[in-house]
Amino acid sequence: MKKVITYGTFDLLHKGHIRLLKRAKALGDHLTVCVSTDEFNAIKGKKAYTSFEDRKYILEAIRYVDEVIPEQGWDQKIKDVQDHDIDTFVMGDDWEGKFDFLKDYCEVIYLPRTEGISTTKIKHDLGMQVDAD
Ligand code: C2G
Repeated sequence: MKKVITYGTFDLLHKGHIRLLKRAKALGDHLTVCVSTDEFNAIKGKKAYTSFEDRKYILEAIRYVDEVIPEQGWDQKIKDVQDHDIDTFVMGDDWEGKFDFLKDYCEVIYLPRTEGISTTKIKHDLGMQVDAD
């Protein structure tokens, strides 16, 4: 079984997130999504509208997602890859190159982002408080 992993906040879930998850799952047989906790989002300088528990609940309902685990820090990826027997690490290409250190442990793939949509854009268009990107 080929196992894939990806990471993110996945707040205010939109088509860009779903397209990423769909393409990530298509690279293997099992997709683990590591979703940022509210505490880690604070470290990332993000404040998610939806709580970790609710973002986890939503992700677990997506047909492409097989498992959801918490992302609590920047430095857990190598252990996650080893502990979950991951073959492929996938991220959107806004992260291009940032996780190449994982190439010693698994395949690393950056997929093109979906243009024209982002959680920040949704918040801005709705006149909500926008995080510093
Ligand atoms: N994404 C995308 N297209 C968009 C928006 C997002 O493909 N229009 C992808 C991002 O590239 C990322 C995933 O969807 O791979 C989740 O995006 P975010 O929730 O914004 O994740 P981020 O805050 O970038 O957290 O350790 C890594 C971090 O947790 C990533």
